[in-house]
Amino acid sequence: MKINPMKIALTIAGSDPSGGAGFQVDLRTFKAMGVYGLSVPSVLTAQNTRGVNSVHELPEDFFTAQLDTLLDDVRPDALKTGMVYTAQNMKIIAEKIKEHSLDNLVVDPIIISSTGVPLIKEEALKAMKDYLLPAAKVITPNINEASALTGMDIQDKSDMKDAAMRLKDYGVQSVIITGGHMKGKAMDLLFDGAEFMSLENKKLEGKYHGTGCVFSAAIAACLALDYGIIEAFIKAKEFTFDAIKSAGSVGSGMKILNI
Ligand code: PXL
Repeated sequence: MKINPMKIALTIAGSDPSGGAGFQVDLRTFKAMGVYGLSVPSVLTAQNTRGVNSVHELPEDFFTAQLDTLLDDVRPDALKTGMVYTAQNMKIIAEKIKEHSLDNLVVDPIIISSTGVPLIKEEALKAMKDYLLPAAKVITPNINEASALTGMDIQDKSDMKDAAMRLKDYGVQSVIITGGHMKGKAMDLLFDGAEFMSLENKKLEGKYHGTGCVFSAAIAACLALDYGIIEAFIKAKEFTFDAIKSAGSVGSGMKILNI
């Protein structure tokens, strides 16, 4: 029997023991999209579906050892970053991407949890702009993250376009701002440096955990599968919307996407 050539995606993200977000949901997303998943935890959290109770950093040399050991042996076709947390981790990731000439980096610039807990150290926001964003093929901030990165107050589509252009100036190739946190329709906007494209869905009411993780992991999976950015945007949006529509509860807090 012929062996199918396997496409591989790597997630470098925080651990969410509840599995609704973090590298755990990234791996399930990769699998659901037919891509083999690698995972390097960047930070650990103690959390359940009600929220994050504490964050535990990994020693820098161990974080580096995880990447060195893995990348010495396996070459991902695409990779994504989630909760990176420290400035040092951001710098290490950028260095490893250069060292191994990795392509197709998706940066989900995680800043704050859905329940308001900071998921990045204060000084690391600058490192995200200096190291991670310039290495990215796509970044996928939500409205709050795009506001924190640009200092803008984003209220409508025209503000989203302005913010996307500013974010592009950090050296990113494409920007997708997800608008699920805005009032009214759930509109996501892609800017590839030349053109804007928006996709709209009916807004699904309720509190969901991990939507940004799933969306960015789905984009990374699509890039691993050689889709272009527009196709990846359409497929990832559809995948995430379906998973939100059929979300369920595994605990007493937020709903988990059905993947
Ligand atoms: O949903 C953002 C997110 C990503 N990654 C980890 C998280 C969270 C939110 O709590 O804990 C590890």
